[in-house]
Amino acid sequence: TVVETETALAMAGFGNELGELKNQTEKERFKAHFLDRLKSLHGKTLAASSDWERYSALASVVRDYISKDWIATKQHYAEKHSKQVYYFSIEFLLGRLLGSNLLNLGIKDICQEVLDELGINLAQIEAQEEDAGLGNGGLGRLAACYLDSMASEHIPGHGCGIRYRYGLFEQKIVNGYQQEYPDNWLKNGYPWEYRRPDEAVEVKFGGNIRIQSNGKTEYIHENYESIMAIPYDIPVVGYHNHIANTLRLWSAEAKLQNLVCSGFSRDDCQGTVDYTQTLQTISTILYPDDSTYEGKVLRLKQQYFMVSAGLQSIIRNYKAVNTDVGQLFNHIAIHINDTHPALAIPELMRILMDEERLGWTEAWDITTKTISYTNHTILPEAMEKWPVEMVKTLLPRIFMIINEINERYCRELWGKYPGEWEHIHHMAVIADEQVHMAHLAVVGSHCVNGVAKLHTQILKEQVLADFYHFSPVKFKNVTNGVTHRRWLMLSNPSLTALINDKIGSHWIEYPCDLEQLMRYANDAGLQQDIAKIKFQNKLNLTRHIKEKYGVNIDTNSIFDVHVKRIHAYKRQLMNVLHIMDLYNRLKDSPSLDITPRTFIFGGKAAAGYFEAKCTIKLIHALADVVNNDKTIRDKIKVVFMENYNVSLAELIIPAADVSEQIPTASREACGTGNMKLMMNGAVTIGTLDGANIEIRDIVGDENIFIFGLTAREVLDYYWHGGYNSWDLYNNDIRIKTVTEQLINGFFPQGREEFKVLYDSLLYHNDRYFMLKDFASYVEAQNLLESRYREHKVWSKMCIANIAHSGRFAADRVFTKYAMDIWGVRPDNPVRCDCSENEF
Ligand code: GL9
Repeated sequence: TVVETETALAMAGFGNELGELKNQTEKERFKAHFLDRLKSLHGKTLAASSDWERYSALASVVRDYISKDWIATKQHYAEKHSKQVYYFSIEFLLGRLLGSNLLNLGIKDICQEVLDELGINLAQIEAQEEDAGLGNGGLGRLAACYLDSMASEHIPGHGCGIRYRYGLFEQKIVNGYQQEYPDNWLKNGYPWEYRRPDEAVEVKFGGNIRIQSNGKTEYIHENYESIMAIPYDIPVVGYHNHIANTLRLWSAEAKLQNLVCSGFSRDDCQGTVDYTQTLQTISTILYPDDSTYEGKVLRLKQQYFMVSAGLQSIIRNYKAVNTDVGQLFNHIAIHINDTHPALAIPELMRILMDEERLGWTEAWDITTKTISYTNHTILPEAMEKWPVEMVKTLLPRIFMIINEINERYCRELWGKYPGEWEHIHHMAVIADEQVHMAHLAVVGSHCVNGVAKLHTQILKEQVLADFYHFSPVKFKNVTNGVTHRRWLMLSNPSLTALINDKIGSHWIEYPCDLEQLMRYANDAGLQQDIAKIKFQNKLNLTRHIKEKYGVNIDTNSIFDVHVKRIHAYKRQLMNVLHIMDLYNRLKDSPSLDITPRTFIFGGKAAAGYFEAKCTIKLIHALADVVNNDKTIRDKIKVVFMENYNVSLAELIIPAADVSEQIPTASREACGTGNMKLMMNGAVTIGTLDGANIEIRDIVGDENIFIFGLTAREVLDYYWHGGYNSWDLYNNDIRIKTVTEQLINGFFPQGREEFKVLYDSLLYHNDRYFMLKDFASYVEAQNLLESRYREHKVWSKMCIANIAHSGRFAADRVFTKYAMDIWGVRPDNPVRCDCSENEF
């Protein structure tokens, strides 16, 4: 509103600076500022400026607004002595920030109007911003959603991570194959960050520990290599509340005194240059592995670098205002996002003991009361285990502490399970010459949570069952959530406007109020309006696809969307097999009456993950066959969207009719794409896994298509060594046909190309149960298609999905983390009372 904007402008100091502009409207002031900034930053008039310069000037004006709130927020927290939460994560997948900052600040409309008047298209300017892709997928995006929610929920919650020079690789598709290119996201500078060299800290690697005993034992770290960690702060803006929290990303730089050249010649300096470069590699790249663990020493360095820098700076700031480090847990909560930051446990111990001179018992009490841990996966290949030798060499003091944690823990276990060597070995932090990070994380924190009900149950009953029985109170479930500000308001403004029109805007603050839409589920007017908006969003995507790939797709076809990392357990291959079967049916009976469908895929494969890369090639090969076959008369089309990232997701998700969530049950801890798609009215076809189960529970069986084995069945099969996929091959002609087509020349590229996928299904016994679930998947797809034909029924399903998506808004999740885990009371706690059956 005008008043809000006036206040915001005044708070940002514009009122004083521009006294002469007093009589101008806030819009004119905004305009004047923007044009001034264009001049001062780029020395250009509007007419002469490029889109990028306009973006940069606009971002700079927005920064002014934010900085005022940022300063005030810091003061407010200091005065109130609020407990501060630090969310440690090796990934933050932020995407673009201009749109979301404008939205949260409440100045999006005014900015839009100003740019309209100047003849500038805001969307085009926003598109100038490079995505901050400092994450692989769900886990990193979750961290970004949570930052947005913490700020919006008045929670003093900050992020701590790494400022990777290169984010997740850029994916290019060449001849159907994925190629990886560096993501040089900082090439033009990044307007949202503030470099803070005066708050740098030193992080030490390698060397040895000299133990000195005179009265009290001292551990002196010698001969280490030292690196400077420079913080870059990014303000995180809350929604319409003048809160700005901080995301602090650390960058590695060589230490100044190590940079002295031994002489003046080129050779004399070469060593220094090499040295600098080696040290700085710590924050150069994000590891592109999704749900797999690679025991690379550089990754271990990154992990320690981040937690050591983060903790040192937290303790330094704490001590500036508090004298008693023994009270740390009353003022600070540290949350570790998966095990990647689990070295925070021994590092906090080190600081408390070696620097703050506390004894083990007190230090351990403080550490465990301060730290909490979220587990994000049960995939065995994702479990981090570092070789003892590597940890010992790289982090000698940290290793000593982990060793002591292990010994004390094993002794405690011995007290409870005397003589049960196997059992204790199974739970140890160090076993078989490896440090087991999940065990370290569980032992060193006061709370462990899974990310969906089923996932938490599997943790309790299987993966971490021994730990659960040892300390059951530690375990909690907090089902993930996504921010409805980015994933609905920002990415789907027309749907947002329609909802506001229908039920008012209360839901923006209380997302569960979206349930009020259910009152209109049968309202023909709303059904039509929803369908119109979906069509418009589909049209936007249709145009993008035409422009980018030259493929014509039918906007009236079903947009069936499968976007996420490419991984065997996520079963993009099973989706492909279904499309092949549908194609075969169409070839057999060309008059087959089906609703045209566009199958849309998107996602990156880890560079070294051969099978996943092969799946990308297969999708392209299938697209070649299907899209160019005139005889099927455009009834099906297959599109692969290159370089899937946050911004592309914002284009695709609002256009989806169908949300493919089809992992092998038990493998997907939660999933968050399922929530974003549901929020935009897509109907899920999915297995009973992760949050799909909770989506089913809340929308009801009639508003979702569920198929396939249950987690229990899958786990039973795993337990008994799997099943025999050849039986299905021999008994189901559809399965035989589609699997054979992978290698029989159906795809012109040669018989060897997809052999690895064929083998995985048959010779390696279909570890992800794609053939086992095939028949029920096809059945669910057929049912879905028939439902889609009944427009009213389908629209009602869309409405039901949107209406119930508030349950998965991250804000609600946060009340729970804050109150149940961190001991922080948000200013405005219970944000909604969506029905929820707790574990
Ligand atoms: C993941 C799980 O696989 C997802 O099911 C879950 O929704 C997210 C967030 O909790 O975490 N765990 C994990 O390692 N990844 C996930 O997406 N992978 C990456 O994003 C790297």
